[in-house]
Amino acid sequence: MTTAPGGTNADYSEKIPNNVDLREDRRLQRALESWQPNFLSWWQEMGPALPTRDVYLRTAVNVGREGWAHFGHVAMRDYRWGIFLAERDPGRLIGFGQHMGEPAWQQVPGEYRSELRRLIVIQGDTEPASVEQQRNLGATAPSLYDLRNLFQVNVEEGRHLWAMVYLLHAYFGRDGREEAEDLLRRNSGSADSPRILGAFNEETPDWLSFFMFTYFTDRDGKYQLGTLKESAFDPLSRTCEFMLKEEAHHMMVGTTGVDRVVERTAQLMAENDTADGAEVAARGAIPLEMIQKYLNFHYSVSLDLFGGETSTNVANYYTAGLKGRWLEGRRKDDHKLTDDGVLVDALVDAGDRKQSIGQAEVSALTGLNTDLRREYTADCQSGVNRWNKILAEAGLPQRLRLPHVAFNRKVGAFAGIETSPEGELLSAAEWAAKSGQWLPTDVDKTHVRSLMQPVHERGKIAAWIAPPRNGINGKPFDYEYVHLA
Ligand code: BYC
Repeated sequence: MTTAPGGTNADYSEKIPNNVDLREDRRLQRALESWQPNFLSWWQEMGPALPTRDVYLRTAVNVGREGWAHFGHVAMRDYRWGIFLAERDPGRLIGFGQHMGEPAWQQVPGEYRSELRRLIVIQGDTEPASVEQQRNLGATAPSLYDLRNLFQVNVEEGRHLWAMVYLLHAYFGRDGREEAEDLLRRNSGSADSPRILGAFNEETPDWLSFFMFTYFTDRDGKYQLGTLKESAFDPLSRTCEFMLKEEAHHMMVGTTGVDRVVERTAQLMAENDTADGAEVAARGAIPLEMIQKYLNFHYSVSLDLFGGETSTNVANYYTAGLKGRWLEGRRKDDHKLTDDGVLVDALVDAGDRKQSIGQAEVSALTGLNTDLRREYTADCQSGVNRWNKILAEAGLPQRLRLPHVAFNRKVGAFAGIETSPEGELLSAAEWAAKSGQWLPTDVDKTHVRSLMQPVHERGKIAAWIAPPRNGINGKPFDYEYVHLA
């Protein structure tokens, strides 16, 4: 396939498939081609560990509206990781901040170079981190359908790394190339060179964690990419726009994954007329209390990914035009926010040298991490509502809920305190005594892991999870999504 006018089609005759006319820039092409073997050795060493012959994967072939993906069985090592930017709008204007109304930038302005590089590096760092975290999950997949989805997520996170590496190589010269090397040097959970953000150094040791991760942590990705899509730096905006299309599938994996775990548990509870977690566990499913603890953990570590409740970094990013708000174009204000205030969650003085959780008014600009976090929380609530509907339909009175914003936080206003999931302040001793009721304990993790027996037979599924309602790309559930080696 060759590059179409307008540059929407991917050119697969190239060593690095792309829609950015890479062959026109030999220096850049050579630089990326010299990074490519390092990427492939990283994939070999840190990517999916389960040996497979081939996997039914989608590959991006076009960024346009008229369909963009090709589906087929491919050997993962031959997957064509490429560079795709959404179509360029030549008339695009900056939509917020002090440069509002000026043409979007096609090059990096000198004064914003280091901030832009930092944002791109942080974004880029999360992508390979998640592949590393999920490396061993293939060995315990509950079905071939789930195994295929895991690998799809993995190859696309690999492609998202390519997306950020392209920006670093194309626009940041030598230091960009060094940062690109470092993205392969840092590793999730490594003592010497960990990944940058906390959640990406946590383990994803089982499939409940994987579904919670793809629901809660990938959803942070959706919101962060949504703000970078607004960026005045047009190549960043266009690359994030296309990444968001791929991200939708990752959300689906998380949402329906948790649906199916809840459904199976609810089914067992209803059939056996029991609310006893021990009995549910003995019958080979995951008790609701454990699902709630995993939810509490993944939601709270994902809240940390939004940074502090107040942040001068985010105020500067916004004013400079580097990072906008979620759905910036739909906000009904001046898109500069210099005179506005906002209430953010905060620890406030409650007299008698005591503190309580309340709200504090800050400038709207420094409150922008809170603005994004609130959009995210509302979105997360929709998943919880969905899971509660499954419980209600099974005739059960139990409900899942999101913990309080201050619960289990390590970043921001609540980093130094402990609270219950309801947001009640606790002493260190109270927390130590009670946290096992709210976060997964070793006993919970051992139970969940004990259920993780692989089901690699076509059309079969593990007993702790319900089958999906639909297969992939119109294929049935019992399709041969993966051929193991
Ligand atoms: N862990 O001013 P503050 C995804 C640091 S996920 C460790 O409050 P800011 C994906 C911070 O760097 C999306 N450190 O924060 C999902 C700063 O350090 P310096 C990834 C943290 O800058 C699943 C200091 O604390 N993309 O795509 O306003 C699978 C003060 O911070 C953390 C992005 O995040 C933390 N959690 O906001 C695959 C977008 N939080 O400067 C992929 C790019 C803060 O004092 N990143 N710190 O040394 C950003 O927009 C912002 O940098 C952050 C932080 C939202 C991360």
